[in-house]
Amino acid sequence: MKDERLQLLALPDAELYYARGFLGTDEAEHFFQALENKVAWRRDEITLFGRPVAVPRLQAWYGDPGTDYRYSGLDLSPEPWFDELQALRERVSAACETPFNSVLINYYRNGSDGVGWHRDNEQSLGPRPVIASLSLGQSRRFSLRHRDLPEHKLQLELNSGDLLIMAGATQHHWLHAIPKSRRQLAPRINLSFRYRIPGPGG
Ligand SMILES: O=C(O)CCC(=O)C(=O)O
Ligand SMILES: [Mn+2]
Repeated sequence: MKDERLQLLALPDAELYYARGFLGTDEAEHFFQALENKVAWRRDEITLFGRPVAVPRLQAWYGDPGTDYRYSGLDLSPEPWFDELQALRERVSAACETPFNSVLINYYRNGSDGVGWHRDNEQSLGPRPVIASLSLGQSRRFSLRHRDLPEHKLQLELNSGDLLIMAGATQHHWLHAIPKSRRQLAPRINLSFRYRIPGPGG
């Protein structure tokens, strides 16, 4: 990783780097406002056991043409990059010396929004994806746990402007989540930049 602010977090079977305050407070606030206003937020539903269930957050998918994102019956065609998003892509790409052609953006409205345990291991991301996750707004807990070694887990408080890179075999061996919280929480935006092998969904 190029940016020396990215610290390696030592975990078995994972390659994680973390830069606290990758964006300064004012800059992070500026991007939060811009994205809150400009992103085409979607309220999606997925089908679970044959029933429609609202996704507990707003989300959006931006990317180069050909980076369609399909999961749980949803088909997210990429929206085109706009200036602030493109600027963030360039900053994050330079920091981790990795190209990204797409970004999944989540908007957690309050503590009732979250994302359950999962891996970002779709085939079209390849076997060892580099996923760069940038957080803006309200601090939220980010939980990680090893699939096979229950004693190995980690909780990070992701603050506005923090950058977390998940690389190597992380998506193979580890699950991650943003747990819901009973506390009164302000909105948070998370951008996870990805390189998706162009082609028909997956
Ligand atoms: O909001 C976050 O920090 C994580 C989001 C996430 O894991 C995802 O969208 O795949
Ligand atoms: Mn994820």
